[in-house]
Amino acid sequence: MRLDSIRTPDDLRDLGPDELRCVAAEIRERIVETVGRTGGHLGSNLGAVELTLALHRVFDSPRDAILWDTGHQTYVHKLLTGRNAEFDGLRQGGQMSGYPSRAESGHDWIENSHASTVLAYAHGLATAEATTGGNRRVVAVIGDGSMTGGMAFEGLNNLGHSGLKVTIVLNDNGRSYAPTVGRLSESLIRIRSNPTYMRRQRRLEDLAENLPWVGELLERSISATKAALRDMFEPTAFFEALGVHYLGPFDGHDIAEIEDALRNAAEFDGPVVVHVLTQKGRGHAPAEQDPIKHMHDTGGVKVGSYTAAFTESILKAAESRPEVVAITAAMPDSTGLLPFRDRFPDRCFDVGIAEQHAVTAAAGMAMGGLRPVVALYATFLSRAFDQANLDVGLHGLPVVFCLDRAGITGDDGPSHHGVLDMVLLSKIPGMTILAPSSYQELQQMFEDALAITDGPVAIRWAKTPAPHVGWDEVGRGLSARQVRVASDDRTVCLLGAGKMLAAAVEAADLLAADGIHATVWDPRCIRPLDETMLDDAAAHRLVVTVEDGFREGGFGTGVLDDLSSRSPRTEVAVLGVPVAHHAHGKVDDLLASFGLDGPGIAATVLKRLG
Ligand SMILES: Cc1ncc(C[n+]2csc(CCOP(=O)(O)OP(=O)(O)O)c2C)c(N)n1
Repeated sequence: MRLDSIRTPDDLRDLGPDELRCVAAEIRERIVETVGRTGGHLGSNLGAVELTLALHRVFDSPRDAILWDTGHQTYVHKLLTGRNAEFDGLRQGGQMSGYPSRAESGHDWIENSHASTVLAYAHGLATAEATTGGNRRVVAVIGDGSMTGGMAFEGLNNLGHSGLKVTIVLNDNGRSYAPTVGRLSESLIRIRSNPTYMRRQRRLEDLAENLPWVGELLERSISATKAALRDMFEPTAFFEALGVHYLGPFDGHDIAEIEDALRNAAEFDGPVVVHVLTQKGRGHAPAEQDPIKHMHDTGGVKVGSYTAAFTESILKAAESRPEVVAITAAMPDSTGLLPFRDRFPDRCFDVGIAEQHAVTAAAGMAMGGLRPVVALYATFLSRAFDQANLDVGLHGLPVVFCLDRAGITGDDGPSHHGVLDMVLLSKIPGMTILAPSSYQELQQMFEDALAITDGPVAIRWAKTPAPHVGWDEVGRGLSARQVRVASDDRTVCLLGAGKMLAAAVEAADLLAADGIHATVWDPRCIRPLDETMLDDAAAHRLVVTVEDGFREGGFGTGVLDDLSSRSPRTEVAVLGVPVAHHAHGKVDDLLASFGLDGPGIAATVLKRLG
C-alpha cells in the first residue's frame, strides 16, 4: 500500500492492519522529510498519525465534520485528504498552509490556530445540525494543552448542558509546548502513568469472553473493578460532572483500539470524551527525545535576537529585585523565559494556554506588591484585551507586557501575525507602549518599564534578528531619539517604529541619492508620543510614519491625529500593514508587498512629493 494511492479517506476503508501500518510509516517519513525542509510542528503531527487514520476510517469526512483544535496537528489529515502532492509546499508562500484551510479542502472546517476553540465550534455546529434536522456527525479533536484554555471548559459546560451528540477526542500527549500544567492535566498524568489500569481492564474482558461459564459473576466483578478504578481517577468525575460521558484511556497508537472506541462513542446519544494517550514525536527519535526543539516551530531563541535581549534583561533585573516575577501562557521556551525559570523557579508561573488568566493573575500579583512580567506572543494578547483594559488598565497596575513576535511573523499565516497589539493597546487609557529598534534599546526599555509604577507598560518586538548598536545610540525613558538630522532640508521626516526604523533609514539613504535629505526619528515610545519629536516633525512638509502593525488605529494614526491640529499644513503619510487577514509567506516578502521596506517607503515619499 502506498500513500500516494490514497486520494480520499475512502481509500483507507478496506485496508488491513499490515497495510495501515505501512501507510503510517510512510506518513511519518513524509512528514519528517518535509518539516526538515520547511519547519513546522513536527512532534504534534507524528503523535497523531494513528489517531488521524482511525478518525478517517470511522467517520465519513467531509460529510461528517472532523474539527481540529488549533490546527497545527493536521499534516496527517492533509495527507489523507488528497493533498499529498501539494505537501512539498507546506508553509511556503502562495502554497500549502501549515493549518487547515477552507480554500485548500472541503475536509477543513476551521482556519484556526489560536487554541481551545474547538468545543465551541462543535457546540455551534451540532446545534445547527439539531436545529435543521441534519445528521452530520461532529467530532472535535483537542490536545491536553488546549484543554487548559478557558474556552475549552466553557465548551464542555455547554455541550454537557445541551446534551448534544458530539464526539470529543482528547489527544493527550502530556505536553503543550512544554509539559502541560494544571490540575486536570495532573490527574491525566496519573492515568497515563498507571498502565495497569488499561491492562487490567482488558485482561478481565478477554477472560470473560473466553470463559463464558463464569458468566454473570465475573461480569459483575469486572464492572465493580472498572467502577472502583474509574473512581480513582478524576477525569471521569470531572467530565461526567459536566454532563459529558468519559471513555478511556485508550492507546493512541493502536488503530484498532481507537477505532473501536470511536465507534462506541459515535453510538452514544450525547457528548462523549474519548481519551487517547499519544506520544509526541512518535517514531522519530530526535523528536521523541528533545522535548522542545523538535516539537513545534518555536524557532528557538537565537543569539542576538530581541528575545535573547529580553532573557538577559529579566535575569539581570530579577537578581536585584525579588518582586519581579514572570508569567507565561504555556510557552516558557519560545518567549525566552527558560533561563529565568531555571534561575528562579519559584518566580516563574506557567498558567497553561490561558492568556486571559495570565493577565488578570498578573493584575492580582501587582495588587499584592509583585512586579509581574507577562511574556506572550503579540498575537495571543488579543485574547486578553478585556483583561488588559479593565483588570490591569482600569486599576492602573504596574504590569509589564513583553510581546514577542510582534509585526508580520511569516510562515504561520493570518492567526499569527502580530498586527493588532499597537492598535488594541493604544486604546487602553494609561498604557505605555515601547517598541525597541535594537538589542540594546530593548534592554534599556525593560529597565525603564520597571521604573514606571503607576500603570501598565508594553514592550513589543519582532522575531527578526535585533541590530546591535552602541550605548550612545540608545534613548532613555519615554523619549524619542533623532537618528538623522536634515538641518537645512525640512522636506521629509521619517518616523520608523521598532524594527521598521531600519527600513526608514534605508529609505533615507535611497532618497539622499535623489538629493532629498530626510530627517529620521526612532519614536521608541508609541504611547505617549514624544512632544519634541512631534514638534520637529511638524516643521516638515511631509511626515511618513512606518509600522509593522495594522495601519489604521496604531502608531501612525496617533501621529496623524496629533499633527492635524499641531501643524495642519504638514502632510502625513501613514504606512502600515493593510487591514486584512494576510496569508503565510516570508516576512520580508510580505513587508515588501505592503511597501514597508526601504524602496517602498522611498517610493511613497517621491510620489507624495510629486
Ligand atoms: C491562545 C493560544 N496560545 C498559544 C498558542 C501557541 N500554541 C500552539 S500549539 C500549542 C500547544 C498545544 O498543545 P496541545 O493542545 O496539547 O497539542 P499538541 O501539540 O500537544 O498535540 C501552543 C501553546 C496558541 N495556538 N493559541
